[in-house]
Amino acid sequence: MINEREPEPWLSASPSRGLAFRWSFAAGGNHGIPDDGGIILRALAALATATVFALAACGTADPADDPAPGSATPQPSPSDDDGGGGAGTPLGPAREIATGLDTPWGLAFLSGGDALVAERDSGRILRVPADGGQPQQVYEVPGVAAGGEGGLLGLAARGDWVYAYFTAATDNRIVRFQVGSGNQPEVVFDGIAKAGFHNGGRIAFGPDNLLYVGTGDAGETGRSQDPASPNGKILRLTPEGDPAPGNPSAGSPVYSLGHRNVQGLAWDDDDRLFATEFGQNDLDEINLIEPGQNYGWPEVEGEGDTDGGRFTNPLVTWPTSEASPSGLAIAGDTLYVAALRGERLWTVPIEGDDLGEPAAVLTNEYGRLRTAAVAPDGSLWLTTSNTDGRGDPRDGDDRILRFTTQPGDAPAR
Ligand SMILES: [Ca+2]
Repeated sequence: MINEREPEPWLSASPSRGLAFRWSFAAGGNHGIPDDGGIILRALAALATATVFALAACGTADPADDPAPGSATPQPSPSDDDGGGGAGTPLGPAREIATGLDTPWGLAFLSGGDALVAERDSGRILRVPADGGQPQQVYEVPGVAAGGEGGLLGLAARGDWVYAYFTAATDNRIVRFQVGSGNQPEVVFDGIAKAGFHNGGRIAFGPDNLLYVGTGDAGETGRSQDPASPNGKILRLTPEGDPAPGNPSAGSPVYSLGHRNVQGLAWDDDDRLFATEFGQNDLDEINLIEPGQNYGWPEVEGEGDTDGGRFTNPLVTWPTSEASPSGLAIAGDTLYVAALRGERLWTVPIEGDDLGEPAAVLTNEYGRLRTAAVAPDGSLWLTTSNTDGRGDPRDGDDRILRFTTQPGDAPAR
């Protein structure tokens, strides 16, 4: 779906808020060419046949949000990346916390500072020491039916309970269990349609101690606008999995709708909820989530016609080739967005009621980035996702990395 109000991305790709992305189309190579942009393919029809084949292989027909990088993988322009930790990018040096993980996905911190990490395909949950070290398996979620983008996905911890979102044989569902108890998990919410793609999967407890869930359209875009479907939504549940009191429609778990595939949820110090979302062909999004709002999919991708206020536009958009954003974390006044296909970390400053210009760091340093989370000590943890079948694993992948954030950026919670 092409957003007709946006300029064609290889010319300026300037999304909302005047963000300036530099596309060096004429500079040779494949700079700035999205992997899956149909309009790009048409524009390139006169180029070498091999190039077109390579782009086609990357897939206009590939429903994946972050198809495997191919010849069209864009190269960063120098201005996009200061290598990490530079001026204006509140990120300190990296420290390796854990290595040798198999497609890590969910990450949740325990009260003492250790973390739990979920492996998507194995269904295992491992405990990672706060200061780093060999992760130890503490649980294996029964019934995980990994496949495509599905499997054991998001994790959240609250008190003695650990919550997990996973793809089962028939659906996506959320269970909770107590690590070390040996008990079978308790299903708290199920019936979220599954597919090979667009399973959503991020879960997090908000400042209201309610459980927020990012889901995907699971390949049927009509679900996103269907208030009776849990797909293509952000849900808000009680810890027991019931629709949260005060939701926009009484008795419904739906908190916001019109989403395509949400894999990032985070709150700022003013308790505002932000969410990342994969676009289809053109534009990924960061949205400020307000209860009951409709974020447009599939009518609008990126910023577009609000249909008289019916749809809410994103605050930030990116070309899908530069982002494909999964995890989102907030420390202080900065959003951290982990990009899969973009293979970088986007930092976005909060500027009052708005978001400032994104800046990329770590571009191509660690490969695909899946999850971003702020630890109890205020540090930022990132997971790589190079073993997920779409990456280029290097020695030690996948890994968890820890970064300090600038003094004063430690969140209140
Ligand atoms: Ca949208």
